Amino acid sequence: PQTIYLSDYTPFGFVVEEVHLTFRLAPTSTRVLSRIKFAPNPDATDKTFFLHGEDLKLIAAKIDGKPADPKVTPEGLTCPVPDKPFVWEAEVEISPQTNTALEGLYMSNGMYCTQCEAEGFRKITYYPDRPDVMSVFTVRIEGPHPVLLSNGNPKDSGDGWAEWRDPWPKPSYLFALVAGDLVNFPGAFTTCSGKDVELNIWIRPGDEGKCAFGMEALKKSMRWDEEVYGREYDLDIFNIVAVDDFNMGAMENKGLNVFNSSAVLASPETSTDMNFERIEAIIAHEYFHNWTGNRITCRDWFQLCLKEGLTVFRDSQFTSDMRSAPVKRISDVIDLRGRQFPEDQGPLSHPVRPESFQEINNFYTATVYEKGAEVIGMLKRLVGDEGYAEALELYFARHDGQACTIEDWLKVFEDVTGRDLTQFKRWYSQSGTPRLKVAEDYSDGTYTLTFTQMTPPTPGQDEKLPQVLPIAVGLLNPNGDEVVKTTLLEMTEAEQSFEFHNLASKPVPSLLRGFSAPVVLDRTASREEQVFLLAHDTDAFNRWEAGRNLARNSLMAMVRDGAAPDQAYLDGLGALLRDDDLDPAFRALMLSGPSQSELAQALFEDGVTPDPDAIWQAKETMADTMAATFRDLLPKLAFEGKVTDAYEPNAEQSGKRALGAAALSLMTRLDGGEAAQKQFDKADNMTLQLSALSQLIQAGKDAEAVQAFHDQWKDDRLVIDKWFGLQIGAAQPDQVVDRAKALSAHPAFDMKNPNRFRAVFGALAMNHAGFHRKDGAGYDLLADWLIKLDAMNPQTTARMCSAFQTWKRYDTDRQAKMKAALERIASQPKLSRDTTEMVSRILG
Ligand code: B3K
Ligand code: ZN
Repeated sequence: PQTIYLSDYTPFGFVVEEVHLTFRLAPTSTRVLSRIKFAPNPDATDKTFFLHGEDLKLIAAKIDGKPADPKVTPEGLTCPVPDKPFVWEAEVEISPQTNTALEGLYMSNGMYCTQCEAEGFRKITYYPDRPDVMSVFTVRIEGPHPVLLSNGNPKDSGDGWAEWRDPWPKPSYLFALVAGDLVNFPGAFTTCSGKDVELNIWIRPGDEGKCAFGMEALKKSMRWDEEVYGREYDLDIFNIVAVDDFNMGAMENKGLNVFNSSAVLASPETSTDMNFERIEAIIAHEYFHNWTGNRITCRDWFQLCLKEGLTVFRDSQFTSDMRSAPVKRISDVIDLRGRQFPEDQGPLSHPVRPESFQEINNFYTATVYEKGAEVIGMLKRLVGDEGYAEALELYFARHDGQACTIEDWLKVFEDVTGRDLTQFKRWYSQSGTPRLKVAEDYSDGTYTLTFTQMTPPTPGQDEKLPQVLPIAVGLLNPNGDEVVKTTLLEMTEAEQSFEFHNLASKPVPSLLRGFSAPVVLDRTASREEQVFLLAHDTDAFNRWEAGRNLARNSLMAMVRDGAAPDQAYLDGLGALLRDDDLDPAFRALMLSGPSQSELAQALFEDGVTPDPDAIWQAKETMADTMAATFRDLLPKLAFEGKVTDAYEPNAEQSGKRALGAAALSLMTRLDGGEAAQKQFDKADNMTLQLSALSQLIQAGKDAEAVQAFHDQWKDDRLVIDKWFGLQIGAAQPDQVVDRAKALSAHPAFDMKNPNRFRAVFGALAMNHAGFHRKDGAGYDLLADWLIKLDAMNPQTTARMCSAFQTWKRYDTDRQAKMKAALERIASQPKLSRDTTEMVSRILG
C-alpha cells in the first residue's frame, strides 16, 4: 500500500463552485448523477484533473455537455479538461445493499444511510474527495421512502422525491444522505439571535420512547455553545438520525448528524447511567463540530486533531459544566491512561499530528482525540482563561469558511497572547508519553522542586526534545493546611528547578494537580506521604490520585513479592468512605482500583514480566480484603447509594447508584450474591439491573438471571448487546474464551453489526486475564474472527487489532502466541489496507 506524507501536501488544481447531486435509490443499483462546476485554482501549480472514485460503475461522463474521455483506475479517474471554468457531469451506479464496510452509501435494516468521513464520498461518486475542497451542495433524492434527508435546509419535495440545499461550503466528508421508513421525535430551539430552528431525531417506528433525553442534550449543547463560545447555529433545521449499523459513535455531517443508535437512544429501563452520560457527551461533541470541524475544517487529514482534539476538549468542558467537574476530570484521566497511554507507549505510538499514514481511518485514535484534547487543556492553562477565550474568538473570526492547519490554530494564540509557541508545538509532533521525575530539597525555609523530563523513544522517533510542561503544584503543611495554593510551574528545560520561599517547615507537595499535563509522574513518594495526601489534599483529582497510587503500589507488591494488601491504604480509604460530605460519585471512583491492564504496564515498566493470572489474583485478593475490612461499612454505603426519587440520569443520582454498585460488588464477596439477586429481581432501571447481573456473573450465580434478562429484553437490540458483552466481560478468566465462542454461535449474534461484534469480541479483548489465557486460545479466537470480519468491514477489524498492541509486555511464550496470531492475520490473501497497516505497525 501507498504511504501518504504530510510534507507532500499540495492544493488541488481546481476549485469547486457548485455541486448538484441526484440520487435514484435502489438497493443494488442506485444511480448517482453529479453536476459539478469546476474552475482552475489560481493557488495551485499541479493542474492534473484527478477525481477520487472507488467501487463505482461509470455509466457516462460529460464536460460542458459533451462526452468526456476519462481514464479510469481503481482509485479514480483523470480526464483532459479545458483551461477555464467548466461543468463536469457523471452518472455512476453503486450497490448500497451489498456495502458491508459501512462506508459510502449503505443500507441498515432497510434504511439508506451514508458515512463519508474520512474518504467514503469517493464510493458515492467521482469527486476531489479531500477536506480542503469545499463547496455548496444541492441534493435531489428520488426513492419510494417517506423520509428523504440530506444536509442543509429543505428546498422542495413531492411524492417520492426531495431536494435539499446546504448554503455553507463544505468538504465532501460532511456530505450525508438518509432515506427510509423513519419517524421523527420533534423539538425546537430558538437561537440567541431569535432564529427558530426545527430539531428532529429520526428513528425506526417503535423507538419514540428513547429520544427525549437526546433531544434535551441537544438543546443544552446548543445553548452552551452560545453561552460559552458565542457560537450560534446556522441552518433552519438540525436533524439527528439513529442507525443500528455504524462503525463508530456518531458523525457530524452538516445539519444531518448520523448516530449509532447506541449513542443516542436511551430510556431508564434500557440504558445505564453511563449510557446516558455518554449519549449527552456524544450529542454535544457532534453538535460542537458544527463550528469546530464544519465551519472551520481541516486542510488535510494530518490536521485531524485540529477538529477532534478541540471538539473533545469542548465536550469535556460541557460535561464538567453539566455534571461534576472533578468526577469528569478523574474519568477522563482513567480513560486516557487506559486507552491513550498504551497506544503512546507501544508500537502504534504516533504524534497528535501524524506525519504519514496508509489508511487515515487508522488514525482516529485516542492520541489524536484524547491527547489532542489534553494538549488544548495545557494551552489553556498556559495562556489563562481570558487568553484562551480571546484566541478562540480570533480563530472563529479569522478562519470561518476555511480548511486549516495546526499552524493556523497556534498562530491565533501567538497573536492574542504574544507568546512564542514554537516549543509548545512539539506536543503535536513528538509522540510518546513524557516521564517526569522529581527531586525535592528543603533548607532554611526554601523548598526546591527539581523536575527532569524524558520521553522514551517511539517508532520513527529516537531522539526527543524537552516539551513545555505546565505543572500545577500546591504545598501542604504537615498539619494538613495548604501553605501554597495551586501554582502553575512552566517547565521548558530537560531539567529545571522551582523554589518556594519562607516556609516554616518542609511541606508535602501535591504535584501535577488536576493532571495538568499528560505525563507519567515517575515519583516514588513515600507511602506515608500518599496516605497524607489521600486524607488532606484540597485538589480532588490529586486526592483520588493518592488513593490510586497506594492501590497500585500495593497491588504491584502483591504480584511481585506476594505481599499482603497495604493496611495503611485500606485505613485511608475507609476514612474517606465514611466521610458523608464527600460526593458519592467521588467515593465510588475511590473504590475502583487500577485496571489489570494498567497494572501489567506498571509492572512491565518496573522490569517485572506481568503475569495476567497473578494480576487477576491480586485484584481478587484486594477486593476480598476490602470486603472483609469494610464489612460493617457496606450497608451504610449501600444505603447512601439508594435513590428513592423517580429515576433521573443526572449526576447526583448516578453518583449514588455508582456508590451503591461499588458496595454491592464488595457485598457479593461476602453473601455469595444474595443482595445482588434481590437487586436484580426488583430493579426497575437498567443501571440497577445490569450492576446486579454483573455481580451475579462474577459470583458464578448467573444461570437463571442471564436467561431471565435475555427473555425480558430479546427484542431490544441495544440491551441484547449488553447481554452479550457482560457475560464475557464479567466472566471468570477461565470461562471467557468458551463463553465468547458459545455466544458467537448464538442465533442473535450478527457479525455484520459492529455493535454486536464488539459486544462479544471487544469484551473478550477487554477481559485481561481471560484474553491472555496461557494457552493462547483468546488470541486465536480473536484472530479467527478478525480475519472473517476483515472481508466485510475493514474499518472495524483494523480498529480491533489494537487488542494486540501490548504484546511485547508479556512473557516470551505469550509473546510468541500473539505474534503468531498477528502473523496469521497478516498472511491472509486480500487483507484490507486498513488491517494490513495496523498489523504491520503492531508487529513493528
Ligand atoms: N468525525 C467522526 C469520526 C469519523 C471516523 C471515520 N473513521 C466522529 C467524531 O469524531 O465526531
Ligand atoms: Zn469528533
